[in-house]
Amino acid sequence: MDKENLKRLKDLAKKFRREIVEMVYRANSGHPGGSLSVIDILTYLFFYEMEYPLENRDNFNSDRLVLSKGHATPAYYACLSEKGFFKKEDLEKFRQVDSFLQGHPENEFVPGVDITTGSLGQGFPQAVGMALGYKLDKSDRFIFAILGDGECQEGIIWEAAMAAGHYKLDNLIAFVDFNGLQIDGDVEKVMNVKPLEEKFKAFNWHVQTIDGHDFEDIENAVKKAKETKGMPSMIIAKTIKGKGVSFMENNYKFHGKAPNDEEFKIAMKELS
Ligand SMILES: Cc1ncc(C[n+]2csc(CCOP(=O)(O)OP(=O)(O)O)c2C)c(N)n1
Ligand SMILES: [Mg+2]
Repeated sequence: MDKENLKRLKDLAKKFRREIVEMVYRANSGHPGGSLSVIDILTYLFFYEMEYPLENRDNFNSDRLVLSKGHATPAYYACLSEKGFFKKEDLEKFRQVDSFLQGHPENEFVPGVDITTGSLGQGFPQAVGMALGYKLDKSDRFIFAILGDGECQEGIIWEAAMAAGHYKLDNLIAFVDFNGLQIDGDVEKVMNVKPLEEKFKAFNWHVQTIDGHDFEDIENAVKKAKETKGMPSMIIAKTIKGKGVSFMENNYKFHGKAPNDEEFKIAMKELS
């Protein structure tokens, strides 16, 4: 990508990081860690890669995104509001009673959300189903799915992976946001999912490993994924949980916790 686009994406991601921390702080609840780790991937997909129209999202001419790690709504809502699906002011209603912007994304209530997620493991098989549907309909658009590394402990992930390999779903491009942490600490200690590369390869996937905070790395990987025929693509994106806020980085305690007043000030300063 050219320098202008690289700068545009970097600036957007920085603004989204501030919005993520603001949303969680204001609501005094939510998931900052996994939102900050995935925001560069989402920024790239929404603002460089995907054909993602505001209207007629039910037809087969649009790319689709399945945020299987549905708890990363602060990142998701920051992108969707920027796209124009709803107003920036609506972000102030994040996790409020009666608000449409709940802690997990509901497709019935949130414009731009293609599928409800939040129960870990459930989004990915739906992405596989969508990709199969797009194939049957001969659509040339793509389905993107985003999984957490802890989420890969769910059994249904592997059933879905097997189906996608079997049906040769080369219109499915998935990412694992590999930040090494889940709710209780190290994924490796809670229940090791490594080696993910070999596992997905064994399920007939094309697999790449990249730096999930490097836009050019992401671009190259998506390009290669799109060129790969006859198999789905998995991109293992090495990321840092809490990326951009020093005391949240690699700190599982900020998986699902809001910063206090003092921490909020520090975070805003670091993200300015
Ligand atoms: C089926 C299910 N079990 C438990 C939870 C609670 N939960 C939400 S996030 C999370 C940890 C997920 O870890 P990971 O997939 O690595 O996410 P990330 O690090 O990207 O935030 C858990 C256990 C859930 N949402 N769904
Ligand atoms: Mg994780």
